Amino acid sequence: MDKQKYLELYSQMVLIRRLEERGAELYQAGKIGGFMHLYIGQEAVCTGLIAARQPQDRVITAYRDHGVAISCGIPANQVMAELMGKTTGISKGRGGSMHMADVTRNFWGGHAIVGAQLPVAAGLALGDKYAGRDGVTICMFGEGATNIGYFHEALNLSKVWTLPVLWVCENNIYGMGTAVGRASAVSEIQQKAEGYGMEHERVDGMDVIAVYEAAQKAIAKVRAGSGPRMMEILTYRFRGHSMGDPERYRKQEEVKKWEEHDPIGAFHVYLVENNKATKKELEDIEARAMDEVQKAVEFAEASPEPSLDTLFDNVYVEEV
Ligand SMILES: Cc1ncc(C[n+]2csc(CCOP(=O)(O)OP(=O)(O)O)c2C)c(N)n1
Repeated sequence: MDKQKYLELYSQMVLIRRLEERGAELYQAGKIGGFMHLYIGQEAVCTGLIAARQPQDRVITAYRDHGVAISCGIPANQVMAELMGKTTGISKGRGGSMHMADVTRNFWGGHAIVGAQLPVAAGLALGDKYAGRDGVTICMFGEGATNIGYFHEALNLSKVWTLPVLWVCENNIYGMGTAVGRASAVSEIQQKAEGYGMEHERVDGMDVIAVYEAAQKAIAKVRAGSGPRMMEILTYRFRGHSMGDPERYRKQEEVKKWEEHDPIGAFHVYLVENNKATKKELEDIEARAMDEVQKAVEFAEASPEPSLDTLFDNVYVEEV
């Protein structure tokens, strides 16, 4: 990997982190409404994974989607404006935190119903296969979603039809307040791929390079026509499930332990120790991210809310 790529990955992770930290403040100040799920701690997953895709590869995920949106190339301005429900947001202020989407960048959205994006991903991949295109659909979901029927139906059909899908489970240990061991019959989620005759691997999601390299290999295999496969990426969310989570289900010592493996901090150490970047270069990246987030907030604040007479736009109900 060349130096430019390393710096790109680092910049992206820092931008996601700073944007969400600011988002949390704005939420508490009442400027962002609805549910908001932060990705803080998981940034290496979307950054490494999506850096490995080609433009024709589709990405689809759940509601924890701000980082994924940035990794798919959506500017911070439009992510922030969407969080604030403004017309300049990537979903025109109609979706909010959980429903960022931009099909022009092959980002097929954040989805709020647990597991609902999996059958959609199978459909996208079926479309590509049917039309003879060589895109791979990258479908991200939490480990909680693997206990839901959608997961099993989608994995099964994807194998039966040899669909070009990479199933990516982000195992952050908790589905809301339920630890994986209390809800899943197997502790290694990757084992579930075996029930559908699929190849699988487990990857350290706190290591952006490990994710990037594993994703490159996996996507190439799927593109070559080997059928669907699954990656289980081990990660951790440093914040609550969503804003306002009292976090009674885990101890703060556990969170602190994981924070010692912060993917951004670990990557910083790696880059400096291996002479891939200087501390000064990384400080400059940090300053640019802060600046970009500040400008995004100003852009969002200055943007209009959707006007009342557009309330029924995009609502597919016929008047009777
Ligand atoms: C069908 C459905 N059931 C329940 C919920 C409520 N719910 C929202 S998030 C969540 C936990 C999902 O956990 P996981 O898939 O591991 O994703 P994570 O939040 O950890 O990213 C639940 C049960 C929902 N949104 N949809």
